[in-house]
Formats: sequence, C-alpha cells, structure tokens
Amino acid sequence: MAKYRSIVVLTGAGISAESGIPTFRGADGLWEGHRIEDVATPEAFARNPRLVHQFYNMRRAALKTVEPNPAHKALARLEQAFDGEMLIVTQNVDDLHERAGSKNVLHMHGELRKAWCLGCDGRTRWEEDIHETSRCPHCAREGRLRPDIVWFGEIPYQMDRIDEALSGCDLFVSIGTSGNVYPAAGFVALVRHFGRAHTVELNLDPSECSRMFHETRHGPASQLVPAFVEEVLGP
Ligand code: BJW
Repeated sequence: MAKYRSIVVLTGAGISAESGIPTFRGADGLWEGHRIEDVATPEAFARNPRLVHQFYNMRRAALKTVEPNPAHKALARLEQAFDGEMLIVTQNVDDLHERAGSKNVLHMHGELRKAWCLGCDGRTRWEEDIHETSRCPHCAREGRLRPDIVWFGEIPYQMDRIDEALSGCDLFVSIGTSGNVYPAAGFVALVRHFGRAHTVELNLDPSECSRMFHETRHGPASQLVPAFVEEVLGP
C-alpha cells in the first residue's frame, strides 16, 4: 500500500467490451456500421445531424442494457481502499465506472448521458433520445442540442487537470485502449518524460504504445484488472 501515493488510470473502450459495449477499431475498421468520419466530427453533425443523433441515441439507449464488469468494479475497490490520490481518466462516454462505484472519474471525451446546448453552452443530464427539435431546458431554444461528446478536431475536456495529475502521479495504468487517438495516446510518453511514475499497460493485445510502458500484461480486462488491483493493494 505504501508503495504508491498517486495513481492515474487511463481507460478506453476495451474495459467496457466485456460489458457488451463494442470497441471502435474492429477488424473491419467500421464503427457499428458507420465510418468514423460520418459520425464523430463537428462537420458530420453539421452535414447530417439526424444521422449523428440516431447513432448516439442508439448508443445511449444501449447503456440501459449493460452493467459494469469485474474490471470496473476492481477500480472502484482500488479507489475505496487506497489511501492516496487516484484519478480515472476515461476516454469512454459510458457511465460504467460511476455505476461500479468510482467517484473520481474524468470523462475526457464527454458523456453519452449529457446534452450540450450550442445556443447557451448549458449542459444537461439527458437519458432519452435527442432530436433535431429537442428543446434546451436552460434557454428553451429548439434545435441547438448536441450530444456532449468530444469529436475529432475538438479539444478534450479538462486537459489542465489531466496534465497536472499525470505530472504528479507515481503509478500510471492504461487499460483497454488501442493508443490510436491523441492526446490520450501520448499520456504514457508524457508520464515517462516526468520520470517519476511506474507505467503499466493492461490490454487484450499490444497497443500502439506498448513499448513505452515499463510493464505490459495482455489479456481480458475482467481478469487482468482485478488481479492487478489486488497486487497494488497488497496483502
Ligand atoms: C480489450 C478488451 C478486453 C478489447 N480487455 N482490452 C495526426 C497525428 C496525431 C494526431 C492527430 C492527427 N490528425 C488528427 C489528430 C488528432 C486526433 C487524433 O488523434 N486522430 C487520430 C485518429 C490520428 N485527435 C483529436 O482530434 C482529439 N482532439 C485533439 O487532439 O485536440 C487538440 C488538443 C488536444 C489537447 C490539448 C489541446 C489541443 C479529439 C479526439 C476525440 C476522440 N473521439 C472519439 C469519439 C467520441 C466518443 C464516442 O463517440 O464514443 O473517442 S474517437 C474514439 O476513439 C473514441 C474513443 O474514446 C477513442 C479511443 O479509442 P479506444 O478507447 O482506444 O478504443 P479502440 O477501439 O481503439 O481500442 C480498444 C482496445 O481495447 C484495443 O486495443 C483492444 O485490443 C482492447 N480490448 N477488448 C482488454 N476485453
């Protein structure tokens, strides 16, 4: 327990795969039947808001059918039992970390269960479908809501807080991310640059960044993460 004082955990789609949420970069390069550039850019939303809303409405609805798996639960246990600082920086837009009991979670790519009004900049918890005619509860304007998701070309959320946590941590763990998307793919290099943290990758396959880590373990997150958490917490 005394070995580490500050832990940052980066999670990606792989941690939620065993809960039944598909990852992004499958063998066919398609994203649930859509090309990424058709749905995950501001330009795509401007071009075809209906398609983009449909895509996110489908994924928001699917959240109601899934549950946290042992990997999410193990991280919640770590946060509860660890007597130092711990931050989960997730690229995921699902809420499975929170539902597993984690409290200190930062959604750098946004959240499916939030809507963002382009009219008044207000953010609202949103459980149901968003339509082109949906009304913002803050400013009452129609048709200005979008999913609160960070698309390609947009700046991920809370980068200052993330940089601060990365520079101060002494353990950095990356779970279930392919290392294709920046800035998250660059976090391990940043942590190595600061030079004070042990770095560990837990992933099904070697990621694009595997060689940057001090330690890599490959297998399903539902097995690797609980075992790793028990090691960190010690006897
Ligand atoms: C398991 C498992 C199991 C499976 N157990 N593991 C050229 C070079 C470099 C950068 C750029 C470039 N051109 C443009 C850029 C920047 C761009 C970028 O990175 N593009 C790349 C494609 C090259 N990035 C951006 O635009 C970002 N913004 C930005 O850079 O702003 C500038 C800035 C930054 C910082 C400060 C100031 C300015 C924004 C990126 C937004 C990403 N958005 C998405 C979609 C939104 C969310 C949504 O709709 O759901 O976020 S894209 C998508 O990819 C999603 C994910 O969060 C993200 C990462 O994917 P992830 O999680 O890694 O999933 P997969 O599927 O790729 O991998 C899953 C892994 O799990 C695999 O390795 C499996 O093996 C593993 N796995 N089952 C354990 N059971």
